[in-house]
Amino acid sequence: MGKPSVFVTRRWPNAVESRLSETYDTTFNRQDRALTPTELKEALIKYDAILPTVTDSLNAEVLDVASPKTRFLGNFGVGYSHICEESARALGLTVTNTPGVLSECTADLTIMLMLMVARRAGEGERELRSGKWSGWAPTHMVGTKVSGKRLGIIGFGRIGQEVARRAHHGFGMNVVVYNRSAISSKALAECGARQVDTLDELIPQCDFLSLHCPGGSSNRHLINAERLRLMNRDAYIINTARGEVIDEFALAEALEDGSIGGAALDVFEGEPIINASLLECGKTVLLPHLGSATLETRQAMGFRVIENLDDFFEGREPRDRVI
Ligand code: 8YV
Repeated sequence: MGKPSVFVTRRWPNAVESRLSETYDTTFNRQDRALTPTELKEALIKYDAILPTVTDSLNAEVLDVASPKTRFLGNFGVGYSHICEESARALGLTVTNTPGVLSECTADLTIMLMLMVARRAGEGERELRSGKWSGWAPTHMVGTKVSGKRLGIIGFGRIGQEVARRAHHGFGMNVVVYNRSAISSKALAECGARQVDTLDELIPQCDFLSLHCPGGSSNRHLINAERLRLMNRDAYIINTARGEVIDEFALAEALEDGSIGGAALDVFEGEPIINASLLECGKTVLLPHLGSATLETRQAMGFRVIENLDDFFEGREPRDRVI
């Protein structure tokens, strides 16, 4: 039997591409752009395995293929809400993700965003670069203190826990958590956190609210106009999870009418297209989905995809199977 044919939808770090090519008959998309639905459909007919990323919307329409050759989708990333679970199951596809390896870097970036928005780092840098800074003054660009404040975390999986640990041990923050399922008391104790039962109980008591739950239809607009109204007027929201978790129009309104202090966002509902009000607003810090964007982590993600691919084609249960 020849080598399984594997299609990689985006460019990967060199070391991982080389390792992949040693074992598999690999084809890489070299176009530096996301694939179209038609191209994704073609790939499903042509290759034994596809290794997609968050930019490949493998929705019900794309997965509506009569007899795909593809049996395995190895997602490069932990979030897989861009893959329609029902359709993938109907086609008998095995789907894996890359948990764990990106938790630290995503948590680091979350803390960075929290500091940036509270300490007005983006605004300050823009002012300085535009030549408008007229010098130090006691009331110039004063922000909000982070140390010792209360951080609310929505979703206490691996990334949420890494954020809680950093916030508690590094900044003496008081961490409160909302998670759909029960959390072990050990995990909570490790970061001095306590759990509350409802979002509506969590939100009003936070100075900072950070999102770490999955995206997809079940969490779409979990943070809507009503929940934004529960936030304190000087509280900040941070999103390194998925764009669709926040209703961006409601968020833009809440920022505009001063019902919240600011927002720091790494993910967007229609990325890479960004809501114009969020772009114009001085109280936002906006990053282009950089959560896992370090060489170390992107390599680790790639190697983790390959481990899952090896498991599958060598007849083992893939270690990170999600579907
Ligand atoms: C990835 C992410 O870079 O892993 C995730 O869920 O959000 C990012 O860190 C992206 O998903 C790549 O597919």
